[in-house]
Amino acid sequence: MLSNIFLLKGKNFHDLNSLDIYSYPDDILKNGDNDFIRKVIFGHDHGAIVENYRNDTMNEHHSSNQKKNLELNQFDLDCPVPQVIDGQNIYTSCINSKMIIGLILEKDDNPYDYKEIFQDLSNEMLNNERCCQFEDEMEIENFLITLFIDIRRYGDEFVERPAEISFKPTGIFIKVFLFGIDDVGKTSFAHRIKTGEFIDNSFTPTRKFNIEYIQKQKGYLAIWDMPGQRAFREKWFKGIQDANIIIYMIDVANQLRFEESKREFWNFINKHDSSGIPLIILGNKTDLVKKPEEQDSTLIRTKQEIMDFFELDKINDREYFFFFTSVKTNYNMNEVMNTLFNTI
Ligand SMILES: Nc1nc2c(ncn2[C@@H]2O[C@H](COP(=O)(O)OP(=O)(O)OP(=O)(O)O)[C@@H](O)[C@H]2O)c(=O)[nH]1
Ligand SMILES: [Mg+2]
Repeated sequence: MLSNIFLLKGKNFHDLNSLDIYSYPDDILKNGDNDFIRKVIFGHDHGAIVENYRNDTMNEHHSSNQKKNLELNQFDLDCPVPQVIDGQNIYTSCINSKMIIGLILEKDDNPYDYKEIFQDLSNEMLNNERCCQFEDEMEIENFLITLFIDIRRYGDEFVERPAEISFKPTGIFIKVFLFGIDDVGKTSFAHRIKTGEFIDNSFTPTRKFNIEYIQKQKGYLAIWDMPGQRAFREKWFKGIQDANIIIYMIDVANQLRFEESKREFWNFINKHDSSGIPLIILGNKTDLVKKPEEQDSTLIRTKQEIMDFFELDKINDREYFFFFTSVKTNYNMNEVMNTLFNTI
């Protein structure tokens, strides 16, 4: 589990007095131990940062990659380096050769378990959301806190999670590939099928593959619930391998994002050959559009409109179905499950 996060920032990594040191939640310099920082910097890449700094100042020279990144105002993150310093399990990465960001993990942790999430999240926060330019202390502290919470949550959910298959699956085995843009309700859907429950206003965007194993009467499901945020959509291409059925989810209450959803859907279908694999399209969150008792009669009209908008009639290489659902009120959830089992 992640126990601390820190950031070292300065013009000269040689001169510890000119270095700004931030950490969360504990102060890593609580014992005034500069030696620890020195070892972190040297251990990180055995002096290469210092060399870079010298080149920069002496020749006013930047590598073409750095130059490009400076022009784009982009941050460049090195591959993280694991090291053990004074018995502590440290994982550090360098940003633009100017800052070092580090994780302090518990002794038994394997840093490589954190590699992808460390890189993905840092990258997303630095280059997609543009949440931090490292200009003032508050901004840096917020950055560290957010990164700490997200990585910690990931550790709790995935790294520490025990293997779930404690019983023998019975019936047919079905791999369900569930995808769609962010915030449409995919994780809520998988959770509802697994537990029967709905958690309102949960805000935990999926970062990695969330795989739920569920034994139903008719068979055993592995639902591969994909992350929907833009930074993670490349993962869809890995997640679909060996899928028996595909579910694409749309948020019908957020029609401002229909265009984006349509583009992502067709981009994926055209790029990856999944022909023949049945497809279920879910227009979710109907409860936000109409009251539950009005759902059936009023949504029939919009169903065709939505299918037209998404040009679903162009799907000619497989069986496909469209359902309105509300994971929140459980609307049509049984019908979706029946269709899923009957189609296989
Ligand atoms: N009103 C309503 N809210 C829903 C419904 N389904 C999900 N939500 C809410 O929508 C938000 C996003 O749900 P998630 O299940 O996390 O969405 P996701 O598609 O997994 O998002 P990513 O993991 O980022 O791709 C949460 O606050 C849910 O509580 C629904 O049917 N009705
Ligand atoms: Mg999710």
